[in-house]
Amino acid sequence: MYGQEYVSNSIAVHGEVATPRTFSYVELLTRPQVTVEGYVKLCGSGKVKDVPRTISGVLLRDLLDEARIWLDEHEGPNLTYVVATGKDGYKALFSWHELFNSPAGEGVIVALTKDGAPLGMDEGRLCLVSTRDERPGPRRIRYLSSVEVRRI
Ligand SMILES: Nc1nc2c(c(=O)[nH]1)N[C@H]1C(S)=C(S)[C@@H](COP(=O)(O)O)O[C@H]1N2
Ligand SMILES: [Mo]
Repeated sequence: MYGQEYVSNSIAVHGEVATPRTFSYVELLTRPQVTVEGYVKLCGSGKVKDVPRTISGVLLRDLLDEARIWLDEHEGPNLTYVVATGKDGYKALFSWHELFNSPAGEGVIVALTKDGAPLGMDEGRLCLVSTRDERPGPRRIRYLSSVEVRRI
């Protein structure tokens, strides 16, 4: 487990966006929240890593909408993806269609609370969770600090 130096107090949304923005932890707390019940942390191997939890937080979609992704007509969305990074350098990507054109996107949350309590320092305080993944462990980004929009 990592130390407190990795705890994240803000998320920078940047890259192929019209208005790059940093969202502080406090600002995220004031934004609309969604809640997911029965979230089970499964590692990529299939190993169960925790009991079911209720988690709540802000949809990643909402933050990206506010930063306004550059999208031209036709093929633009197909070529666009998002890279989420934790302060320890751990990364995962999401395609534009996954986030904005599939039910998966309704479950990609910047988690702020677990069972009603703020996330602990060991989870980075800010933690991205893709709750609708069959095995959500790998795309859970503890210490979330950067969300970069890129284009192939
Ligand atoms: N920042 C960061 N997040 C991470 C990882 C990591 O190494 N660094 N490992 C991932 C993997 S593979 C799994 S299965 C889960 C495990 O969650 P836990 O370590 O909080 O129990 O965290 C994920 N999130
Ligand atoms: Mo894992």
